[in-house]
Amino acid sequence: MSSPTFKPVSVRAGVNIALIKYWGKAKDQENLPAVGSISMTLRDLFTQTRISVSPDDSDHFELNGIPTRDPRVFKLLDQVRTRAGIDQPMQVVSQNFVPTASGLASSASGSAALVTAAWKFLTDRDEWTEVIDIVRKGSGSAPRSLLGGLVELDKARGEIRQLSPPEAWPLSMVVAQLSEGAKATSSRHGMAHTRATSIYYDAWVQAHPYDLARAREAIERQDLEQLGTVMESSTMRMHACMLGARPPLIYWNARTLQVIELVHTLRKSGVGAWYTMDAGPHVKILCLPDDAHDIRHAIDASGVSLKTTIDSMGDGVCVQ
Ligand code: 2P0
Repeated sequence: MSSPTFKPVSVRAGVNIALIKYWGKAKDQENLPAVGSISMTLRDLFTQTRISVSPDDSDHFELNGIPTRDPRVFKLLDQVRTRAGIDQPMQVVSQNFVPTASGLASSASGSAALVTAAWKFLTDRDEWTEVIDIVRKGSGSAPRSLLGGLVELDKARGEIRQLSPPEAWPLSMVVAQLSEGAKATSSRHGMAHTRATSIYYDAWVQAHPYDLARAREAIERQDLEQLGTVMESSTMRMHACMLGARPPLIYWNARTLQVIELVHTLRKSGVGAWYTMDAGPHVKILCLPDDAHDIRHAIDASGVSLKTTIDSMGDGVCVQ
């Protein structure tokens, strides 16, 4: 079954962190979001995926050195094979340079790297536009990892566009890791539960375009205070929406609030720092590169964070 014409392919995709959040899916669509979103692609947190010819007639998947039978991965490979019209089993070796399934967006970088690598491996084509819908089926936020810098994902057709390349307005993100291990509720389940039971869900969807517009305007003007303020608001509205579900969905832990309080204190002392949290307890702090070290130092001095790192804006998906 193996063919000497297939060359191994290695792809790197950066984690992306939403500034304006996606939470909730459109009804009866193929993982299209109910709301648009804007994110920042990171440089130092990423997934690296290598694909080569399988040694036998089936697919193989190894994640962080451990052979894994993840049906979601094999389904994505099937979809790429169907799109390419090529029936070639693959060997996939993937490394997450980010804690897996802990609310630090490894599924987005993972899906972007996997689908892009499989497409390149089978067809030798670099155009991920041809498989963006398959990337999205792996993770709704994954298309954002295809581009670098600040990226908008449109809700209607799932298209992406770069709002600002990394070099135009370099920003930093201080990542405070506040727990170990995987989250208890997957985003997919959490979104479905929120949509089905939260009394705030409709208000979340209706108010969302305003946050997107404010963020676009802030990016256009390179106004970090406006961007940070609307990011915090979008973050809190998303978590409020989850808290309005029955039973409530809480991704935070006690440390999360301690870091939020610390960010408030930093801001009062004149440091430009704004927080955001996703489907996990970790806090990501948006700031200018010049302030990042002071912010990390303050978090480390508080003793709250298990690990604190500084990241900057990264490029889009890269075939190596
Ligand atoms: C986001 N999150 O915009 C939001 C904010 C988490 C909180 O997208 O079900 O892995 O595959 O579409 O994309 C995380 O969820 O979920 C996410 P699916 P995904 O980044």
